[in-house]
Amino acid sequence: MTTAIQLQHLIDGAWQDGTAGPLASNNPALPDETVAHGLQAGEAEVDRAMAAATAAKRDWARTPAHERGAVLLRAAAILEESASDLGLELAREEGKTRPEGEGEVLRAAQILRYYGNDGDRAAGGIYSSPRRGEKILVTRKPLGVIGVVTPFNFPIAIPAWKIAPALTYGNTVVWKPASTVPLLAMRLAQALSAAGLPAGVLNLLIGPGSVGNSIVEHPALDGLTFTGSTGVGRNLASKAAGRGVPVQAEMGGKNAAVVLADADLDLAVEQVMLGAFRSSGQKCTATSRLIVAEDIADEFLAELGKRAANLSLGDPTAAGTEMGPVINASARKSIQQGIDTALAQGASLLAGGHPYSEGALAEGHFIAPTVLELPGDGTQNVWTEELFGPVLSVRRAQSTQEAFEVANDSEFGLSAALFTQDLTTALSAMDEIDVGILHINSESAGADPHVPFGGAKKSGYGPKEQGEAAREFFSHTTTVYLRGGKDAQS
Ligand code: UN1
Repeated sequence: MTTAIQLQHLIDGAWQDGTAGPLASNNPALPDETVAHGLQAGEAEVDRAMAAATAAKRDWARTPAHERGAVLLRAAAILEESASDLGLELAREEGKTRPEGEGEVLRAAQILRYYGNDGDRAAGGIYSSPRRGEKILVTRKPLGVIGVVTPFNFPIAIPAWKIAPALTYGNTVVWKPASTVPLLAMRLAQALSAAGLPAGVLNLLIGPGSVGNSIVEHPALDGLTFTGSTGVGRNLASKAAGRGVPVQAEMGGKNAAVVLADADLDLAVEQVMLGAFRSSGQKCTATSRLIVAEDIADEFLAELGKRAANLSLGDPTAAGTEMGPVINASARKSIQQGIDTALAQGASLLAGGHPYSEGALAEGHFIAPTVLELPGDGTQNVWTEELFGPVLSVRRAQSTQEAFEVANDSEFGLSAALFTQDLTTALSAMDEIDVGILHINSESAGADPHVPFGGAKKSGYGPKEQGEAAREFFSHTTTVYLRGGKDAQS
């Protein structure tokens, strides 16, 4: 057994122990194994971190963007060098497979590189003026102290895609990661510290949800970025918005894959498998609803059920494992209850569904990859509520129009995948399917740092993330009416 790693918080440039209760992260595949442990941050740490971020904000805002970006580029290199080790730690702490863990670390590095280089891109604009002797300039300034609250499912990539733009556009940060994945949070903060980030610019506080609440309620907060569950997100967003603090919150998804009769069915089945079961379905962009054209439904579902049943589950750090556990015992319980409720509501099982009662899969927090076909018009909870696990519900559609309507039958609108080879259908989907991210002939998950990420409808609140959208959120504009000071006519 590997020794557990000691967790510390980063406040004002110093690594230090917490002063509140004990905290540990466990390996979800082997719950008796502690991955990292330490003491939680409490109210005193929140106050000190907010004070440090406030004290650092003027200097950091005045540091040339190129220098700020250079810190991110050095941190990216550190992550790249240690991607194999960190990927293993990520797999042990979060439960996704080791290749996915390593891929996530490299993705965090890619995000740091993208925003690191953004320091050398345009920082505003110049407009002509309707008056003589005047130009109108639009310059950008940071918001100030940003509260960053991040989920367990991408322990390093989601923090990177919030923290990197916050820092590169000149803000300081107080960050509260999910308490189930503190080690990877510490690793990202260590990389940024080692890269030369000045004291107070990034503060890391590890602790329960109450720490996130205290950050959001703190009077020094100038902006909040959140990714996580709809309930927590709405609560934090309303607290921040109620005090006039700008908020960006990325929350639920109930993402559909639509497979039409003319699709390449081999490609579609492979992509639906990835969308539904990679990371054990624990992505806000995961495919949790499948809509299949009636003409090909029997054939497609038979193949999908077979593949799901044959997925290789086990220790995510072992070679060949295709799916690991879910994050903890309570997630496993609520996902299993969601499956049981669906079965009680008339769903039929095409794969999985039954809890493991013995062996390593019963000891770890494993859920069988589950495919459920639903009768009727989708009133079952499993069709409407996000389970955040490896559970795919299926309905059949008689026409393309009906398939699009069923895809839109959700309060959420984060992402969707459409499988067709017909260009006209693909073009009409762009207008008809109401989502923030539409994949045509690829799985519903995935994101790139240079394009907007976020949902339609109730999936998010406030501006989107990434690319230009991140610059919009993490900085505000000052419109400058500039004249020379001498009479323009002379
Ligand atoms: C991805 O689809 O690769 O919490 C990223 C989530 C999303 C990120 C998804 N915010 O799952």
